[in-house]
Amino acid sequence: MTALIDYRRDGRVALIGLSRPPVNALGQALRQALAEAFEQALADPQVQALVIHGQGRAFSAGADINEFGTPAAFETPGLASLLERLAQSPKPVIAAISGVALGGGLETALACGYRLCTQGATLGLPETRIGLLPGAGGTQRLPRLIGAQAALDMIISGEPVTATKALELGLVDRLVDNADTLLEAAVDFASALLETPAPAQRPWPHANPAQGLPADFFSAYATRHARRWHGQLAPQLALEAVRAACEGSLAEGLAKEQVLFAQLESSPQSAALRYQFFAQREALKVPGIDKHTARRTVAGVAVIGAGTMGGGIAMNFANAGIPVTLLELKGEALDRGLAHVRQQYDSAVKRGKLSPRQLDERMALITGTLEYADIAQADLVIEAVFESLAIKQNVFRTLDEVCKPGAILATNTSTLDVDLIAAVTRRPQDVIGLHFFSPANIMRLLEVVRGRETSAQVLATTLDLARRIDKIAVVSGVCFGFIGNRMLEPYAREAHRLVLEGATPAQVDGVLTDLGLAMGVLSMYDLAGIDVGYRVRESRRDAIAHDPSYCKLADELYAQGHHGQKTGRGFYRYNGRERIEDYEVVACAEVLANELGIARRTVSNEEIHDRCLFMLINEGVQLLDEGIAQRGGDIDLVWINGYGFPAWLGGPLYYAEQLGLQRVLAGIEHYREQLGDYGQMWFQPAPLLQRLVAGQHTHIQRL
Ligand code: 3H9
Repeated sequence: MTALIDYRRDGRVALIGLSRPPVNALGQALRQALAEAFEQALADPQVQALVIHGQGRAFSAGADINEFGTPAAFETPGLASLLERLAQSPKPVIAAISGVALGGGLETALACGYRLCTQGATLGLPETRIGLLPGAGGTQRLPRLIGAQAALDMIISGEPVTATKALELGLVDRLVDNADTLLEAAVDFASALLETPAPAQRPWPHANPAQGLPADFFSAYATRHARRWHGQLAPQLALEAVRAACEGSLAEGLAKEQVLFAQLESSPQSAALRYQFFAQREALKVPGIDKHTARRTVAGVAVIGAGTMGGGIAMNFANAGIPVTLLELKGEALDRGLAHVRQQYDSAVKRGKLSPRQLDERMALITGTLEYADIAQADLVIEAVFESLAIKQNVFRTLDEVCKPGAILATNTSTLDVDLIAAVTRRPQDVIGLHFFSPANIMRLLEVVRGRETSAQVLATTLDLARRIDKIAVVSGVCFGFIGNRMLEPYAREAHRLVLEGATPAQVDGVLTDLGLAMGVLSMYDLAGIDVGYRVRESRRDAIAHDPSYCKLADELYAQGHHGQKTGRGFYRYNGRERIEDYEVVACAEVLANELGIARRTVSNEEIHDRCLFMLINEGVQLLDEGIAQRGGDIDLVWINGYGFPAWLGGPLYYAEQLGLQRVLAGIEHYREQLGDYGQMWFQPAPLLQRLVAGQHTHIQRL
């Protein structure tokens, strides 16, 4: 037997251990080895029952994602046919699950006649998250086991369930305390089955999975989710596959699933999402840091500033069970901040996302204070005060005085120079940028800004911490706006300028949301606050003063007190959250264009797309060239998780590769000529983009 399987016999029971670290991904070689082990057990007259288990930290994380898009994905034995063979076993097969059983891993367990799992196990079908559907029987066997509705929820959300929930759903037959006793329990379970004797496969508890559901169940489900699924293929085809489970035989359903799976496997959307999966893991590989780099202990955190941002940041730590002290200067502001945090938790309780007990536990982890002395022992302090260099430097001078040696001092600045903040302390090696995105308790992106002197230890510690608080961390170097906001600048600049040239805000935003962005950029400015954008421009007037049209309309809105959603008016009017086009804004744009000598014209959607997107891409390529971002994948992660760029397009740089780098460069050069002085001013192709195109490279990489 190959080393990929640990095969043993315990009396009448064959123990088949998947043994492919780190997560027993079911690549071709492991599938082959499993098939051989299975046949060996069937052929052995002494074996009367089989137990399949995973060695190491997983039962199995499913199919090997690396194989998709290559012939290896379907090389024999294909997972679907292997599991079909398993499901036909004349001897009972028991899945003994510890760690994770995900995707094809859970499908393997579903093909077995019986399932046990440890208390700490998680089980799920996350395939739609990488643009696929469960393609090894999951869409057919799960509904027959737990009913169509529960199965559909699991498959569409991709959310794994706990062992307790799995038992409740009927997904597993029994829970076992821990991995140490799992195999013993599985062998006992098998022996009991043989005594009964029990059948190798039991009849499906939900032979008719849609029984009891309304006739329009599937169409109503699709309608309910239409907005969320906008543009995405996987959830729609997954729904179709589950519907097939309700309308025909198992064999017919399995055949249908195969066809739908193949369609998704070869789709550009899945390729983009798989790229994202690996980019997220790559992002944690940072030069100068590895598993040997010493980490500091972070057992207590302090946050300076109890505004919306500070409160949101504090919640992340409380959610992860880490005590956090929230510091404000004035009692009223502190009370308001703490009340806001409680309100957020209250609303989570109302939505059933949190129990009242959890609310109490989390609030108990958050302590308010007005005294810097109370944060002296914090292991990590995160400053989240007003976005002004002078104010932040003052905070850091104080932190340098009061914080214990070895404390990590972080700034949540979104644009400012982290090195200038670090420079006011006597410990710049302990200073780092931790740029949370608003709302900080919800958005998963965390830009980790490595200052010139930030130590490897501090960086490694914060990356580990990001994982503890469930953030997607991306490391950026120091520059104005880091990766995200620096790229936002030219992208938003074009959106603003296009309105002066003749597009309406709704047209600009519509082009972006049609592409799949969660929100148009002008709506985003209304949400973030027109005043916030104004203040950022104020801090860098020297860099933009040469363009008199630069965000001129937004400056005017600011002057009129139209600060966006919070004042009911900005680029749009608001009725609550409802956005309404504002013809006064269009009239204002006309007046400004006239004053600035900009000829108004009909702007095509294609021009909006190309100018906004190509400038966004161009800046990303430039960041890569400057070494601010380490790789294209990091940039794509930032834009998907921080700015609502559609994941199924892979991120701006991946999207550029799909469009063709030549096309992007040609577009930039075109507008450089066509837009006269304005074009000359801003449409400067990134030298790396020029080099890539000149070298006929199709992928974005540093040269
Ligand atoms: C599927 O099953 C399709 C079937 O329905 C039909 C087939 C016909 N493949 O995340 P980590 C690697 S689709 C290949 O850092 P954690 C990962 O890249 C699959 N590699 O650890 C990393 O490598 P490296 C459905 C995989 O503890 C290393 O393992 N399944 C796979 O934070 C450690 O991973 C999924 O979508 C894989 N399937 O989290 C599950 N999984 O060290 C995807 C992991 O070189 N996986 N790797 O960077 C996960 O969700 C998490 O990795 C897991 C572990 C929770 C398992």
